[in-house]
Amino acid sequence: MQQREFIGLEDQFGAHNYKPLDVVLSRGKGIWVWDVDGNKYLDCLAAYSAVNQGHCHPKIMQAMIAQAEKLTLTSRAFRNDQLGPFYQELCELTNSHKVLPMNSGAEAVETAIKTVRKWGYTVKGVAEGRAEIIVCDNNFHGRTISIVSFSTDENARAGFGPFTPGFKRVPFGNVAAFEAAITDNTVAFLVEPIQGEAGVLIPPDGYLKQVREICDRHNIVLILDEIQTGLGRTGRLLAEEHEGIEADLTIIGKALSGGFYPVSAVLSNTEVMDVLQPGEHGSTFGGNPLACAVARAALQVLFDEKLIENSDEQGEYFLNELKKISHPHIKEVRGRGLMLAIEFFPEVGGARAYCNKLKEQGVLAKDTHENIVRFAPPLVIKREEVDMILNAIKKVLPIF
Ligand code: IF1
Repeated sequence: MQQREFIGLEDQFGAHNYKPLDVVLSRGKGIWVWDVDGNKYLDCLAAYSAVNQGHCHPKIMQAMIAQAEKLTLTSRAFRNDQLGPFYQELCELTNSHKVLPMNSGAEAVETAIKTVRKWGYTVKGVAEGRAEIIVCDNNFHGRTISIVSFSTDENARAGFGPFTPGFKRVPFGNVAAFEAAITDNTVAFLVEPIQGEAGVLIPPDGYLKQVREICDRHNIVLILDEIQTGLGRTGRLLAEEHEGIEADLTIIGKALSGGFYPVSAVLSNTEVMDVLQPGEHGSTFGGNPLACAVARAALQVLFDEKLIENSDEQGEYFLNELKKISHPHIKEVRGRGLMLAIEFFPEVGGARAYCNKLKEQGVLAKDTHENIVRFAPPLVIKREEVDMILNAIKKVLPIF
């Protein structure tokens, strides 16, 4: 079939909840993907940081095949031989005490919300039904009704009410606004260390450190959503390390899957998670042996192949080279590790056009919020491949 036939099938039979670039991919390896016509592209999205280890990583694939031939799903009504080792390895790597495994990122975010509300009522002493969670403007934490209830993106919430109460929004990066929003009913602060969907927004240095101190002082649970920033994306295992702090609850997902199989988790390094009793929360697939085997291999690859260090090294080079590109269309370039973005001036006519031009240069990237293009390649990328992206960017910038 031709690309247009694949596109036609998607348009005819699929819900139109996405507007993807018109490229029909059929194969992936490392940082590379190929379309059905055999054209090769450098993947600068990595499935929104869910393919940090590179497409179809052989070791993760082997782990998945081996487990798939033995035992895939038991439900949590019984135990399995992958869950305990997965818990232990994850806790040791992240200095956590407990893990609650789920499947999608949004499910893990919902799990954290339920947990801190229950902690508020049973430990902190907040009146039943009065718990407040502070979140940030321009947040992205998933697409369930409760999560979009506190979104500031009209596209994400219009038409989906009525919404879940109990959330307060404050400007991202503003310590005073955060502290001013705290009441006796505040149980938690849920925040991304770097706002991904908002366009790779990096808070001022020291922001998370000050937030950590305020949470300690007010007995508030600090929840860091590291679903996108975690697992090497910013040049550290967790982005919180850049500020030398530890969240009380840390949410991970995406690259925990190695790009093979949905798995997410809520990590707790305090007694917060202990409020959940048997039967109070769960999921059919959460913690299944196949997910655990894949996640164990996905984590191992990050360390065996020094992908976190490579993210730091190649990301620093990428950002420094981007900063050397001076062009009247570019408003700002920013990034940490291999989580980068170019923000164009609004009047230059939308970042989508740049993504289409980059596609013609063999680079797949994604626009966000009209005038921002994100660059987040798999963490296996080499220096000369970063140069290929930089050359493509220079080629698509109009010559004045
Ligand atoms: C889509 C965005 C990125 C996330 C953070 C939780 C979740 C995500 C920080 C929920 C998921 C995905 C969702 C996906 C596109 C992508 C995305 F554009 F939507 F916002 F990455 F920026 N926290 N982000 O980034 O995890 O339930 O999806 O597993 O909805 O199209 P999920």
